[in-house]
Amino acid sequence: MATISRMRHQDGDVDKDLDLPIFGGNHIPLYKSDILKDYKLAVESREASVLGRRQVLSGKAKFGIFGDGKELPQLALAKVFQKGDFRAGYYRDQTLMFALGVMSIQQFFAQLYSHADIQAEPHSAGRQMNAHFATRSLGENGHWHDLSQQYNISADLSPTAAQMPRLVGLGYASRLYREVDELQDLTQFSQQGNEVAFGTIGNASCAEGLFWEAINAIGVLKSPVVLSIWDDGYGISVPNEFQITKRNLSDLLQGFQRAPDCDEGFDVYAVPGWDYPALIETYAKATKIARSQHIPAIIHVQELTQPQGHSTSGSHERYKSKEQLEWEAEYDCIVKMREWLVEQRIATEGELDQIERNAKKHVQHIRERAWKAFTRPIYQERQEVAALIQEMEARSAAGEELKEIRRQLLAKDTPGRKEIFAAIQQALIVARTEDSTARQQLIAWKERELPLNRRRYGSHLVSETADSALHVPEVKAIYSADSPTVNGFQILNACFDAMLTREPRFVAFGEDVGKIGGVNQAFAGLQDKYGELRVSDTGIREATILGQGIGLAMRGLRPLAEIQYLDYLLYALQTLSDDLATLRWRTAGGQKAPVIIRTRGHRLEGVWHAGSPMAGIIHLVRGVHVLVPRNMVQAAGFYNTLLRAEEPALVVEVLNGYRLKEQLPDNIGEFTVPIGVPEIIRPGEDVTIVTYGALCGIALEAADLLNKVGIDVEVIDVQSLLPFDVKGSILESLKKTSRILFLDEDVPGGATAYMMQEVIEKQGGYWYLDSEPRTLTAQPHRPPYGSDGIYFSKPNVEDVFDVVYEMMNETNPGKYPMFYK
Ligand SMILES: Cc1ncc(C[n+]2csc(CCOP(=O)(O)OP(=O)(O)O)c2C)c(N)n1
Repeated sequence: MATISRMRHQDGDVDKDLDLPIFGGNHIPLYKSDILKDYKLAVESREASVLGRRQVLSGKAKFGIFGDGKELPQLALAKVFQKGDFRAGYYRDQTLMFALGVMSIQQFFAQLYSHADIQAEPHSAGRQMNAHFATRSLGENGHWHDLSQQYNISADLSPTAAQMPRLVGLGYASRLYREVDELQDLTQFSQQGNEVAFGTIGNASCAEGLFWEAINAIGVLKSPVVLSIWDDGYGISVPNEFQITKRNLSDLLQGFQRAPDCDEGFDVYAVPGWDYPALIETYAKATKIARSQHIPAIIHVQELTQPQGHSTSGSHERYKSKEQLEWEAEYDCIVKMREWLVEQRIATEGELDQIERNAKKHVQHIRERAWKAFTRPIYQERQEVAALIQEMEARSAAGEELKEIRRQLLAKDTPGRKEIFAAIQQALIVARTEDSTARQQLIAWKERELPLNRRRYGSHLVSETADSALHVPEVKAIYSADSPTVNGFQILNACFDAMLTREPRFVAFGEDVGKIGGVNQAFAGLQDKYGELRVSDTGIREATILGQGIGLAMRGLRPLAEIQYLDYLLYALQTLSDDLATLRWRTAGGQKAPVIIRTRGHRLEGVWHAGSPMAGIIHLVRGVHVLVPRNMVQAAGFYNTLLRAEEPALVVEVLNGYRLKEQLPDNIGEFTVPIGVPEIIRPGEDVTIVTYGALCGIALEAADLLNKVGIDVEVIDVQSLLPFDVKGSILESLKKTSRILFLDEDVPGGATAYMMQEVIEKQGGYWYLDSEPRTLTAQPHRPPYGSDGIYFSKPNVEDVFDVVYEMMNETNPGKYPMFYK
């Protein structure tokens, strides 16, 4: 590893007056002007951290976390980051953002203040905590930008190591773009797979399972990833001793080091974070190999510091010794760079002092601008409301109270919209019996601004543009006399075959998906036909199978990521919930990852092959469509719909449906099933049963049985839990029957409770009920092994019969007398 003294020795003396390369033996010629620019940027970034912290302590911002102490390695990283490259990282990377020019210092402060305006804060429109970075991959119309022509920062997350699963796919995409012939023309997304995916992570976050799973997957997939570990020795207050076996990550990671001239494994580097030339040399070398040969690298950047402590939540003096703090002051990377600049005679002390003074003034000035820009519209809104309250005062018996409300509203130094809305409510309460024009105007102001604010903070949970799955037109399945009847899995096989032919960006992967075509054979023969990169096996690693999908989808591909069983989706649930489901929302429409997650579940046998934890899932993945087709034709229709849209979705196939016979539509690759539209699978007059998935069959059987006792049941297959019945068609059924049963095999209070709220509360079903609305669910325990275990744990035909009969018995005991108890 290069050190400062070695670099000096290698490169000889520096010509201080001419702008000549300072050292060039390291792949990147560096000019004096570049180096001084770097120093200036490092100092500005540090000043942004210092001022940022002060904003929080003075009450202008709520929380701050900063990149102080990590400036130099990020300047080195910025030198090798090219247009088209991607980053999946975390909150310490502000210097990288400044160096790449993807975030200005004003935007940095705008985010700190939570400026909810996409123009002022394009990374998240004020939705994310400060230092959570994201560039915009999409235009306002939801279409992709030319990703090859921009620096790409995939949107940050707060949970430690949560950026790692996505990194797997971001890197792997380069392999697909380089090696799959059909993708060679897609230059908007890639230039022959020359892009590197850069990861950044803190040392302590490397104790997370996601870190190790992702590293392993990146190595197996031979993806061009360069991962930086920013090691300052702590994770908040907990030192490496309690985080990492043997304390030293690069030592520990040596098992991943590839043998010389071997393409399996990583190059693992260790470099001090205060050694500017060594950092540049390391990044240049690692990235060149990753880019050209697709060999991943881990750069363990050691001996970093955190001058201001972890965040604004507390001070590091509580847990760092005096010696540690002294060491940190001495080895602060900016201090070290300054020493080096003087030692190398690149600049004098006086010149550096001047740079520092200017940088501080500059950042202070920008901060003030950002604050003014943030507060201006809110002050304006406050003025409008204060003026309306003042008008009310004149004609109100509660004039003094209104005056006090106005006074308190105007007294706040840092008003928020929250305070404005609270003041409106208070004013309307005290003047509730009085009618005045001003009062009406205040109500009108609130009615106008409330929806604007809901959108300001809540838009883009799902697509609001032409790529929405809800905009895909329905194409009915066509059957003819020649349409064969086949096994369910063969329907899917034909569908996936057509998708692979139609869409070159479509790739499918998962455990056992490649060679044998999946445990239920829906991909049988397709690897042979389309190659190992388009239909592939993965390791047993659900979180990073999903991450692989997310990363590929963010780079313009159309992945289908298979999770072998619904019960194992829980391994991926954190990534699904935190990353995928929030992506479009947390970037205010700036990024998307249209990954299709395929899995199978509901009743089969055994605790972990028959679960149906649907409410757990749907409540955690708002932002992802959740589809629950009752058979494989419906599933195929959903896949066709999803491939025509660009939104993420989870499709839960019915586990026991692969060997059931279904008729193969003649237009298997073309027909679509609309999202959010239930289907009446049996019309009836007396009771509406609302269900989905495997229970559709049970409900139909029960309906036949109920028919024998004169009860006419309407069975509705919801098909899509998220979104739910977008046209309100279930209400139409309830208007007819006045009785409703929500049925599924989730736990009590699970997805049935969700469906009940949708229909009874949101659609207004309450007004059409003649009987108490009912739910029928599985027992609260897990499904035991064996048919009898399932029978007594999940709703069966007899249970459905009983509940529906009881509803009718209660309505008309004369016509439906109790006969079984
Ligand atoms: C899953 C999860 N657990 C806990 C936290 C709280 N937390 C935030 S940062 C942090 C320490 C991270 O340390 P490290 O990875 O070394 O990064 P650093 O902040 O030191 O750069 C912790 C525990 C979190 N954000 N996510």
